[in-house]
Amino acid sequence: MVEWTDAERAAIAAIWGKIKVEEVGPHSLARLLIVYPWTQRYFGSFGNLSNAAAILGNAKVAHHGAVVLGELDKAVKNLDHINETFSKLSVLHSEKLHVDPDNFRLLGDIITIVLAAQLGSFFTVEYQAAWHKFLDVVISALRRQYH
Ligand code: HNI
Repeated sequence: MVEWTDAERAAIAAIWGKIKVEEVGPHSLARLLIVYPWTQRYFGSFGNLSNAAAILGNAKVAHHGAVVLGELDKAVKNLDHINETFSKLSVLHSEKLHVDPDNFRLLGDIITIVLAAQLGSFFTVEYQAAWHKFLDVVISALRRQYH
């Protein structure tokens, strides 16, 4: 069971309050596909992913990026029950989509980079630490069905 300090809870809520899901989500998924091209293999039905411009302009990537990031809202609102919240998603990613779980960390890191660029000085080191812990817990919940 993860313990959260009041400061961590406040930091996660503050960061989440600043995040524009419709901007950060699409941009993060596009960056994942560009920076780590092997992740494209899971998105064969998404059409043209042949270069960075195509990925950045791909409406399916944008839509799915917002879906993925929007899902984190459930974790933010259920900090004490993240494993249960994501148990079905974990089954989906492992048993149906067969996503290599290492990719969860890559996406988490990309989201953090995009956030740091967007939030600037608001994203203090204390905030980053709380956000990193939050993503770690989310990633570990998504990995649970892989064990
Ligand atoms: Ni992921 C579908 C959430 C990481 C590949 N993913 C989803 C859906 C959600 C979701 C929500 C939609 C489920 C549904 O339709 O019932 N994914 C998340 C979250 C993370 C994550 C919260 C991590 C923070 N997914 C990843 C990663 C990959 C990935 C890292 C691959 C590199 N996900 C997929 C694929 C689908 C998917 C592929 C199906 C897409 C489609 O529509 O065909």
